[in-house]
Amino acid sequence: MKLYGYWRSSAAYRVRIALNLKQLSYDNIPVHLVKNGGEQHSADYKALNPAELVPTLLDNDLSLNQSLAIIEYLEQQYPEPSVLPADAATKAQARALALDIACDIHPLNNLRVLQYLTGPLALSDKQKQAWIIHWLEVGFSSFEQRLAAVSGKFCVGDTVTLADICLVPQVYNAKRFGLDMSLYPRINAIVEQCQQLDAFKLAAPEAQPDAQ
Ligand SMILES: N[C@@H](CCC(=O)N[C@@H](CS)C(=O)NCC(=O)O)C(=O)O
Repeated sequence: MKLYGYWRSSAAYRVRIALNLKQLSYDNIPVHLVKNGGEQHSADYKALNPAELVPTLLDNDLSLNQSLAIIEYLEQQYPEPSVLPADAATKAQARALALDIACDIHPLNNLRVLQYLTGPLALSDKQKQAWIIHWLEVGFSSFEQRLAAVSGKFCVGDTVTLADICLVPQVYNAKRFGLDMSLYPRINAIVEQCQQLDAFKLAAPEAQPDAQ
C-alpha cells in the first residue's frame, strides 16, 4: 500500500494510526501542502485525487480518498484489531464522535479555508485566528460533554476506536493553533492514554520522514 500524505495533515495522521494499529506496512509518499504553492495542486497529484487534498491510499488498483472511508476499508480487509465496536449502538457512538471531528470541526480550519479567509476575503491574521479558535471551542466543548456519557479509558469505553483515531490528530492541530486545552479534561486524559500506544507514537507528525 502507498499512502500519500503530509506529516502535519490530521486526516493523513488518522490513516497512519489505523495502519499502525493493524500493523500494516505501507510506503509513505509525502505531498508537501505548502512548498511551491502546495504539491496537492500539482497536475500529477490532481490526477490521483481531483479534490487536491491528502490523504490518498493506493492498494494495488484501488485509489481511495477520505480518511474515514480508507479506515473503514482497512477495517474490512484487516479486521483485527478492530477499530469499530461490534455492537450496533456502540459502533454508531464511535462513528458519531469520529464524524463530529471529521465533518464538523476539521473542515472549518483546513488550510484552503484559512487561505480563502486571508486571501479573497481579505481577513487579517488576527481575524483568521479568532475564526480558528471559535470553531475549535464550539467543537471541543460539545465533544467534551458527549464523552461524559460514553467514555472510559478511551472515547467509547476502554478500547481504541475510530473516535480516538480522529481525536488525537485534532488535538495536535488545536494545540498548534493555540487552543487553551485546560477546559477539556476528558479529552486530555484520553489523548494521554492513546499516546502511550506505539501505533499512535509512530504515527505522530514529528515521527514522519517528511517532518521539518
Ligand atoms: N475529509 C477529508 C479531509 C482531507 C483534508 O482536508 N486534507 C487536508 C490536510 S488535513 C489537505 O489536504 N489540505 C490541503 C489544502 O487545504 O489545500 C479526509 O478526511 O480525508
